[in-house]
Amino acid sequence: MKNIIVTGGAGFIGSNFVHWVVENRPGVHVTVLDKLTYAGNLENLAGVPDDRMDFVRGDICDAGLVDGLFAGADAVVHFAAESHNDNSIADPAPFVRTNVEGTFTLLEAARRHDVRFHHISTDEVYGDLALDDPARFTEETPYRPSSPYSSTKASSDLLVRAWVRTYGVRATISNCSNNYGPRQHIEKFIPRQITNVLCGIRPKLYGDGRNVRDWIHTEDHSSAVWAILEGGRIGETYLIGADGERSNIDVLRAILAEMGKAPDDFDWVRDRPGHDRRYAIDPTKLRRELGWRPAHVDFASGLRDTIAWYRDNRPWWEGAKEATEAKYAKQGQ
Ligand code: NAD
Ligand code: TDX
Repeated sequence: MKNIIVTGGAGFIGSNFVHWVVENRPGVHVTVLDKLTYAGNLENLAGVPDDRMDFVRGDICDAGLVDGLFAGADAVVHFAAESHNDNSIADPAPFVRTNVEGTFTLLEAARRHDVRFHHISTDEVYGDLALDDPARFTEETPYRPSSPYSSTKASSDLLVRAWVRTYGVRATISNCSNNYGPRQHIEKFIPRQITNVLCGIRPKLYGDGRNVRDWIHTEDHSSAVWAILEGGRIGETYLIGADGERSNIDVLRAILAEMGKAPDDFDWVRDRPGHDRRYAIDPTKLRRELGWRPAHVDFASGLRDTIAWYRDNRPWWEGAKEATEAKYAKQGQ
C-alpha cells in the first residue's frame, strides 16, 4: 500500500491517523480529502512534510472529485463524518447527507476502481447497555442505534456490508469506542470541560452523570485501524476498544482534580434526549486475530497530557469557544 486517501483527515481522529502513518509507515503517501467544515482544521496537519501528503479540500458527496482521486489510490480510510450527537439532535440533515450519501459516493468510486476500503465507524451503532449489565458489545451484537448521528453511522455500515457482498468491494469496518487526546473539537465532553476550566466557566454534566463511556486514546485507534487495513479479513467488522469504561462524573472529577478545582465545581445541566446509558467494547477479535494491543493503558496519564495540550495550544481552540458555548446555552446545556 503506497498511496492512501484519508477522508476527514483534517478532523480530530483523521489528523491523528495521518500523523501516525507519516511517523510509522515511511513508504506511504497520504492524500487527505476534507471539506473543512467547522470541525476540520488545516492546522491539525501542521508538521506533515510536503512530500508525504497532499491536501484536497472537497466534499465526499462530490462524485466527480472522488472518482478522480480514487483512480490513483491503493486504499481509502474513511473518517469523514458529521460526528457530534448533540448537533445531530439539533439538525440531522447534514448527518444524513455526509454520513449516508457521502459513504455511498465513496463506495461507488471504490467499486469502479477496485480500491481497498476501510470504513471508520462507532460502537454507538449497537445502542446502549444497562449500567448493571455485565455484557459488552461484540461484532455479533445487533444494531440498535439511538440518535440521528448513530443511525446515520449504522446506515453507512450497512451500505459497506452490502457493497462487499453484492459488488465484491474489498472493504473492512471498524467500530471504535470514545476517543480522547489532542486536537479533539471543544464541543466534545473532555475538551469542553478542560477549556471551560481554562476560561473560568463551570464544567457542565448531563443528566445524573452516571452514563458510562469506554475511553481509548486516539493513537491506539490509529494503530488498530492500520492493523486492520494491513491484516484484516475482507468483509469483516472489528471492534476497537481498550478496556476504558468510566462514568462521566468520574472523568469530570479526574479533570477537576488535575486542574486544581474542587470536586463539586461544576453544573448539572439538562440531559441529552435519548442519552445512551453505557457503551462497552469487547476487543477480543482484534487482539486474537491481529495481535493488536493499546499502548496508552494509563488513562490518568493520557488525560494529563490531553489537559496539557489544551493549556499549551490556546490559539487552536480559543476562537471557537464562544460560539460553541452559545450553541449549548440555547439547548440549556
Ligand atoms: P471530527 O468531527 O473531528 O472530524 C470530521 C472531519 O470530517 C472534519 O475534518 C470535517 O471537515 C470532515 N468532513 C465532514 N463532512 C465532510 C464532507 N462532507 N466531506 C469531506 N469532509 C468532511 O470527527 P472525529 O471525532 O475525528 O471522528 C472521525 C470519524 O471517527 C467519524 O467517522 C466518527 O463517526 C468516527 N468515530 C469517532 C469517535 C469519537 O470518539 N470521536 C469514536 C468512534 C468513531
Ligand atoms: O458537556 C457535556 N456534558 C456531558 O455530560 C458533553 C458535551 C457531553 N456530556 C456527556 C454525554 C456523553 O455521555 O459526556 C459523554 C460523552 O459525550 P460526547 O463527547 O458528546 O461523546 P458521545 O456522545 O459519547 O459520542 C462520541 O463517541 C462516539 C463521539 O462524539 C462520537 O463521534 C463517537 O461515535
